Amino acid sequence: SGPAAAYEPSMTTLAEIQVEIPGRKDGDPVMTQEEFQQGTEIYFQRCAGCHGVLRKGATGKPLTTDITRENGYDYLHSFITYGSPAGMPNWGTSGELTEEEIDLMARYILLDPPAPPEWGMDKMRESWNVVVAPEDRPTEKMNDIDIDNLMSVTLRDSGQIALIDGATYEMHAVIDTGYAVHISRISASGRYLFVIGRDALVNMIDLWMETPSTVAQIKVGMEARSVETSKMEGYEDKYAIAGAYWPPQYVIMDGDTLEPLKIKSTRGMIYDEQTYHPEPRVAAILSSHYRPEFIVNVKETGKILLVDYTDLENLTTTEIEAERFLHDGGLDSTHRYFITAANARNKLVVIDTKEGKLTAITETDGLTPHPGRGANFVHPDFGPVWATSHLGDESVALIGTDPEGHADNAWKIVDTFYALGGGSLFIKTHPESDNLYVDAPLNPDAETSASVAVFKISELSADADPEYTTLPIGEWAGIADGQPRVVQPEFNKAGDEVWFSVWNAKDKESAIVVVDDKTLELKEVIKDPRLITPTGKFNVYNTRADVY
Ligand code: DHE
Repeated sequence: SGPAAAYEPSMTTLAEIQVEIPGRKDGDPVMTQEEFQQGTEIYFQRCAGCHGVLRKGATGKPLTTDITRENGYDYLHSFITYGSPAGMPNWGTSGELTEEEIDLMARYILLDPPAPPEWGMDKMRESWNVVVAPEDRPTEKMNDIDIDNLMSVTLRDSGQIALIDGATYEMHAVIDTGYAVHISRISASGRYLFVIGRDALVNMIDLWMETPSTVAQIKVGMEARSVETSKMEGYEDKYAIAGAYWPPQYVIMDGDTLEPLKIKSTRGMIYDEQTYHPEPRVAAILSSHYRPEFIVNVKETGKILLVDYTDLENLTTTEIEAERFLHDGGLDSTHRYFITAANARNKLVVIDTKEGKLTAITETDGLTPHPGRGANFVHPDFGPVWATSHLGDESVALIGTDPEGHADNAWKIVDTFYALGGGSLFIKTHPESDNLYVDAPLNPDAETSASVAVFKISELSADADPEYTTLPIGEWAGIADGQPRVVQPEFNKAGDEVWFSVWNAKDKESAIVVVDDKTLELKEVIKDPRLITPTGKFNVYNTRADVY
C-alpha cells in the first residue's frame, strides 16, 4: 500500500500554499506579504476556476497585469463589486466579499500572479493511500443495497458525498472526500465509485462493503474537476483517470488501488495559433465505449485528446484540433459521438469516438453552452437530437445526432427555444421520459433560480416555440431561511423520478426534491441535517452506462 502516514490533504490546497510577491514593478500598489497571501487565497477560492491560476482567462476574461494595469484600480474595484451580465458575480453587492476584501483584490490583481508548485510522481505517491487492499475487500456484495439505483450526492461545502437509496430515500452512508467535491463517476462493473474534490483528492469507494467506504485515495494535483474509469470491453475497472486544473495534467491510475501509473502534462501549443499556453487545464474526461481510450478535453489549448490505455509505456494519443475553452459534454444516445461545449466560444464540438476524429464544430445560437452531459431524445420533427442549455441566456439548443436516418440535420443546430432565464447549468431527460428539464441556478432572480422549466418532448415542433411548465422546486422544499438555488436534475434508474438539489448556504437548511416524472407532482422532500450544500447527484446506473 501507499505511505499513508505522509498524507496530509489539508497542507496542499491551492489556497494554503505559501507564496511570495513576484517582482513588483514601479507604481504597483503596496501590499504586505500578509495581504498578498490573503489575496492569493481569495483568488484561488473565488476567481481561479473561471480566470485560471495564471489569469490567462477562459470562462472569465484574462486578468494578466498588462490588462489590469490598463484598467486601473477604480475600474477593477467596481467590476468586482457589481459584476457583469456576462457572468462575473457581483461579489460586493451580494455580500460575499467585504469592502476590505474587494479593495484587497483590486490591488492584488494589479500584481503578477504567483505560480503554484508542480505535482509530479513523487508528490502523488506520497499522497497515495490504499486504505483497504484489494485482497482484503469482500469477494461478493455484503449489503442489500440496490447499488444500481443509488444516488451519489455531492455535499459541496462539507467535503463529503451522501449515498442515498433511489427507492427508499434512505441515506446509506455519508463519506468524507476532498474539499468542494465536484463529480462522482462509477466503474464499468458498478462496484467502485470515484469522487474528485476541487483540491484534486480522489476517493475510491467500494459499494460492495457492508457500509460502502473509501478503499483508496490519492491527490493528483492541487486543483481538479474530473475523474473517470475505463469502460471498454476487456478493460472494465482496469484503469482510472483524473484530470487536474493545477498543475495542468492528467494521470492514469490502477483501477483497483489508484496507484499512479502515468502522468501527462497538457502544457503546450494552442491548437490554431500555435503559441505556448502555460496552463491548459483538463476539463471533462469521458470513457469511450468504442475504443480502449479516454477522451480528454484540454480547455485553453482547445484540443481533445484520445488517450489509448492499452499500452501505457508506449502511450499513443490522438490529438484533435477542436476549439478553445472546452468544458463539459456527453455522448449521443448511440454512445458513438462525443458532443462538448467550447463554452466561451459559443460552440459545440462533435467527435466520432469510433473513427477517432473530429466530426463537426457548430456555433450555437445561444451564449455560452453549458450542457453537463447534455440530454438525448427523439424530437418529433428532427429525429434524434442532443440538447444543451446556456449560461449566458435562456436558450436551449438542439443538435441533430443521427447522420444515418436524418443526414440533413446531423450536427447542425436544428432548433433553439427558450426556457426560464440565463444562468442555466444543467439539462436532463431519460429514455423512459417524455420530459426535458432545464434548471437556472445562476439566474440573479431568486424565484427563477429556485425553479425548473419542463418541456414535453412529444409536443415539441419545428413550427412553434414550445410552452413549458414551471416547477417551483424551491418552494416545494419548504425552506424558510436563505435563498436556495435549484440545481442539476438527475433521474433514478427506472427513469420515472427526477431529483433536484435545493442548494442553500452552508449554515442553512438544504434539501433534495424528488418529482414524479409522469405527473410532474412532488413525490418526496429529502431533508437531513447531514445534507449540507447538495449540488451534483449521480445515479450509479445512469452514470456508468452513460444514460442521459
Ligand atoms: Fe462544475 C461538471 C468545471 C463550477 C457542479 N464542472 C464539471 C466538469 C468540469 C467542471 C470540467 C466536467 C467534469 C467531467 O464530466 O469530467 N465547474 C467547473 C468549473 O471550472 C467551474 C465553472 C468553476 C469552478 O471554480 O469550479 C465549475 N460546477 C461548478 C459549480 O459552481 C457547481 C454548480 C457546484 C459545485 O459543486 O461546485 C458545479 N460541475 C458541477 C456538476 C457537474 C460538473 C454537478 C457534473 C454534471 C453531470 O451531470 O455530469
